Amino acid sequence: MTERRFPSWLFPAIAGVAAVAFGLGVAELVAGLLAPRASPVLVVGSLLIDVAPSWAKDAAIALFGTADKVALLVGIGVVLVALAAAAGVLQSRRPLLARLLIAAGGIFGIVAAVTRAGASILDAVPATVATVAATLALTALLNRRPVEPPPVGDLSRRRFLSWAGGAGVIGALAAVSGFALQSGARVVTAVRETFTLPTPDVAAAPVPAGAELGVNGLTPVITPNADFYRIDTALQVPNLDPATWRLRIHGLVENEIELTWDELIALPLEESHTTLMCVSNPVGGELVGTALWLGYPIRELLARAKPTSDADMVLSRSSDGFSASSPLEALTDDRNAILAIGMNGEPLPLEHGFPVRMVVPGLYGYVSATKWVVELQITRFDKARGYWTDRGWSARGPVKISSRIDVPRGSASAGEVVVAGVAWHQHTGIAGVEVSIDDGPWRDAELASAISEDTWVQWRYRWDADPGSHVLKVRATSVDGEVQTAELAGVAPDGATGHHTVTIDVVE
Ligand SMILES: Nc1nc2c(c(=O)[nH]1)N[C@H]1C(S)=C(S)[C@@H](COP(=O)(O)O)O[C@H]1N2
Ligand SMILES: [Mo]
Repeated sequence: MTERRFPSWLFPAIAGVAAVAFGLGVAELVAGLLAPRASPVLVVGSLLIDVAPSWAKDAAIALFGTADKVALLVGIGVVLVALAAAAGVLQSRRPLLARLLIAAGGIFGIVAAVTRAGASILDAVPATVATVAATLALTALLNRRPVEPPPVGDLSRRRFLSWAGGAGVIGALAAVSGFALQSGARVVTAVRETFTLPTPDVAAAPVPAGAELGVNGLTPVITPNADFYRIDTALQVPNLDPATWRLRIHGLVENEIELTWDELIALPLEESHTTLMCVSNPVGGELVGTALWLGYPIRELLARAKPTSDADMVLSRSSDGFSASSPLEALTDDRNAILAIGMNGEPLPLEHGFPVRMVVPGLYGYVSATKWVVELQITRFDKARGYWTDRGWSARGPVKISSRIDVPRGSASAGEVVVAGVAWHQHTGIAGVEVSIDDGPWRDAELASAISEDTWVQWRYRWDADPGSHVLKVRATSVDGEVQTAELAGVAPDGATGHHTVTIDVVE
């Protein structure tokens, strides 16, 4: 005797739906933990909105009104359930096709995540996790498929259904926690998008007309935010709501200060161009960029706090536990050391420190450029250490004079070749750049107009190139007469030195 027979597609279809629910749920949790703006369901929804023709959008709004987004999500849900059931049935008959179907869904999700504005490679992780988890769960569930039709008294159906139900419940719980974790990031993103930067009290001097030499392939003088290098220890970008942001200034001071966001943005803000650079930038490297920053001079806040005479360091701390040890002097002298809220005319991007970070001309980022800054502790170098100092890097990190060749790269045609690049020595300024060909004498390059001593400057050299392989080197001289050393040093503990050297194949 046997029990009633169910259609052969039923259990595989249930397995498909449960496996996809499991995979997507886990992926939403991973998104919440790692990449809060890469929820697979939401990025696919956003992509569909972006690619939908306008008649479809109009029709959706006419049909669903303000519930159009809910309707879209319900629609995505229905399609997902259908595809998941299809994948389950396929897996039981043509496993390769089922894998392809799930992989295609996964690739769609990955593309949707990484083509979003401001996306990073980490945003590919949730959809990848969804694909792998759904594939594994489907195989595991189908291995537990009941015998059909089962002999009387056989429990394999019940066992299968509890496995499938369990996978679905785990998926749902993971999705709920994932969405909760993502919502913090969504709130802060929305706050940032609706915030308009205050008008500066002191505008930056305009970029001089001659700052940009107009050479193809040469680094632009101002680095767009999307191209600005990003370095930090934050696996998850902190979500700081300006409404609850506070900066506490304390330690060796006469007056402790607590500053709110509203107080900060009401202060007279100043614009300045500053080149920011990472100590981990190798000779010729790309971990350097220049932006127009908007912020408030830290020296003004310190003047109110009144550091005591024994203080010589400011340990700035971020909300996520990073800290930087800046010499007190660099924050109290006349340079543009600021608490920045704006970058190239926009509120700071989240990954560059929203809502507030420090920018200090002349110091490497690891000892000065604290993002998501919430605390300035006035202290002493013999009493406290910054995050990277504890890991073997130098306690003080003044930038070293540097220069880089951007063009040509690899090869060039014989005749006049424009060699060009950038050079920088923030807060000192560049007085000259020289180029040497095949270890020949140093020859002066032409310098573009610098924005200020706090920024890099473009340079250009016209080279009459003969066919063959040639070695080009560059070195800079600073305004105070320092000539960039040829001595090679690695990035640790306080910044690389040496001349950037490139080999060019000149062809007829
Ligand atoms: N909170 C926080 N701020 C930080 C860091 C960090 O790890 N955490 N890294 C610093 C380092 S080493 C550099 S080089 C700069 C880089 O700033 P950017 O990512 O905006 O280019 O940020 C600095 N500020
Ligand atoms: Mo850095």
